[in-house]
Amino acid sequence: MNKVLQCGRQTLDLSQPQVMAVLNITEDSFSDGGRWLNPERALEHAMQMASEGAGIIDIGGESTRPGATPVSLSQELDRVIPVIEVLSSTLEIPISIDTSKAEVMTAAVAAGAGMINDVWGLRQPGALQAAAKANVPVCIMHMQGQPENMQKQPLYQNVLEEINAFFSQRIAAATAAGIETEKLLLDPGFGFGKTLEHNLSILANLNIFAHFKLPLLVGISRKSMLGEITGADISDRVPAGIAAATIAALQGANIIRSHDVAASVQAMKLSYALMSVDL
Ligand code: 7PJ
Repeated sequence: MNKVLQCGRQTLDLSQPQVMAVLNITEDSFSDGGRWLNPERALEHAMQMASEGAGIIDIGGESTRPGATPVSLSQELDRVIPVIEVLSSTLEIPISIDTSKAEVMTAAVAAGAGMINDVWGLRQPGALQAAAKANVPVCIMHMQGQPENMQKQPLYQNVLEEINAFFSQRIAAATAAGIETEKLLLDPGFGFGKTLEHNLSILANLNIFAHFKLPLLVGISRKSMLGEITGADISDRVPAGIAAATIAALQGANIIRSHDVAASVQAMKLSYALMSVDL
C-alpha cells in the first residue's frame, strides 16, 4: 500500500491513521444537517477542523442518511463547488467530494477537490468514466440497497464475504475503466444496508479486508449503531464513536471519517503509538 496518497496538489500521509473530517452542506444530514448551508459558516467550520488536525475534509451536498430525499444536480453543485474552490486554495490538506454523481465529481475535482468519496462505489451512470478522467484517489464504499430503503431489511448470507466480493468486483470495474488500482480506497459502509449485528461483525473483523493492500476508510461517527448499543442521542454518541474509531484503527483502518475531529485525532495518535510498540 502507498504510504503517501497524492490527492491532486495535496497529499495524505497514510503511514499513520488519519481523520477525515465531515462537512455536510445539506439541510437534512442526520447529525449536522442545516448547520453549514451558509458558505461562510461552512468555511469557518472547515478551518476549525483543519486546525484540530484533520488529514482531509470530506464535503457533501446530498444527505445519504436512511430515507433521505435526493437533491437535484444543480442544487448539489451550488452547495459544494464554491466551498471547495475556497478551501482547496486556502488549506494545506486535501478536500474530498462526497458524491455519487459523475457531473459533481468532475466539477468538484476541477474546483480543487483531491479525492472522490462515493457511497455508491462508482455504480451510478458515468461515475466510472468521470472518476477515471478526474485522476484522483477514489473511495469505493459498500452499500446494500439504496438510501431510501437500505435499512428496511438488510439481508446477507455472510456479510464479510459479500462485502469482500463486492470490493473485488468494483476494483475490477474501476481498473477496466482505466482507474489505477493504487488510486482506490475501500470502505465497508457502516450502517449502509446493515443491521447492528452486521456492523459489529464488520468492526470485529475489519482486518479481513487487508489482503486487498488498499487503504481502508471507515465511518462510524455518531451512527445509529452507537445509539442502539448505548441508548445515547446523536449528539451524545461521541465517546462510543471514539472507542469504535480506535478499535477500527487497531484493526487496520487507515482513515476514520468523523464529525468530532479533535477527539478523533487524539484517538488516532493513541492507536498509532500502540501499533508502533516494538514488543
Ligand atoms: C459514510 C460516508 C461512510 C464513507 C456517509 C454520515 C452518513 N462515506 N458518507 N463512509 N457515511 N466513505 O455522515 O455518517 O461510512 S453519510
